[in-house]
Amino acid sequence: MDEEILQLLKDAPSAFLSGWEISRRLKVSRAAVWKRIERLRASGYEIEASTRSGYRLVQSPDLLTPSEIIPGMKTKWMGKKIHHFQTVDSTNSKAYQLALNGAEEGEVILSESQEKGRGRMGRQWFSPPSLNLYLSIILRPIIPPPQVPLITLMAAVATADAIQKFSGIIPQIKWPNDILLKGRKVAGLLNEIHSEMDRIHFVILGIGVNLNTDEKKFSKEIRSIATSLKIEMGQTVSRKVFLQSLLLEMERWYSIFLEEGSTVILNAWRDRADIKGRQVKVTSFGETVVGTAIDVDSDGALILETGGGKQRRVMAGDIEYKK
Ligand code: BT5
Repeated sequence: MDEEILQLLKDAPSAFLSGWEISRRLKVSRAAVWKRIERLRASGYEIEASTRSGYRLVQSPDLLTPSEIIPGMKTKWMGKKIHHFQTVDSTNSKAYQLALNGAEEGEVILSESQEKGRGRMGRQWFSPPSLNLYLSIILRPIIPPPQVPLITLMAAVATADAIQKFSGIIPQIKWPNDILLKGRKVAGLLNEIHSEMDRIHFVILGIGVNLNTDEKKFSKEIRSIATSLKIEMGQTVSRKVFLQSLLLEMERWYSIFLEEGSTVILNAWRDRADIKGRQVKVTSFGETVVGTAIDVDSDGALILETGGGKQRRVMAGDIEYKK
């Protein structure tokens, strides 16, 4: 009902709406209306109340609820349905469940915080409340399963472009899927797939972007390697506006992928990663390999030259730049 009251107030911008009118339209008591207004105020909405005229919405907080996000959304289909939570274990796990139960392509799962935000290989994603973005997008591409790694590359390109358009700072993609600003990690992606041998049921694109975490608020372990848009831009960032442009970029790049195929995506990724020819140390399943990065192929694998003309293909792992 909070959402319904909000919608009524938003439909009457700068005008007062009487408590009587709201209770009539929603078929609830005046006391129930008052209680809900108090709740909305507690979540940050500034609502003016006058005994004669009723209620008027003065200002909305930077919340990620559907009624805040959807009206300003410029996408055609992505994010037209948003599932918003105060907290979840992981938006990816939530999205997976919803997708198993039939959620459609383009539905987005957002949470203000995550209790068990996940990184790759059992690692954690630091997810403090109400500052950043933690979201998962459900996709149902009709493509052969071996092409899924391209979607992962595509998602990194889209996230990097959204960050660049929003901040004016050029990010760098670090293999496989970190987004860095001035060498520090500002966003990470965790993509998961549910498929059979020859058919994809769905792909979950999980994206975490640090928007408003201050340096001191990062946990000690990641303080020296992480950054946020606020730190780099020197100003607080609207999560709502950033999310709207992220989804627009994601929808744009996803249709480029579906319509134009792998070459465009691979080239866009290469441009933003600038990895060719760099000396790297790769840690993969406990093993360390040093070499020169040659390229990334359409499986998302990193191709390394390890000396004496030998090449190695690394499917998963982490890299460190040597120079
Ligand atoms: C990732 O893993 O970078 C993928 C992160 C994906 C997070 C999103 S949030 C929404 C969705 N739901 C989820 O549960 N997950 C996704 P990886 O490459 O394994 O990096 C993890 C490592 O990054 C950690 O071990 C830390 O060193 C570092 N890290 C953790 N939290 C961070 C943060 N908030 N900012 C920067 N670095 C962080």
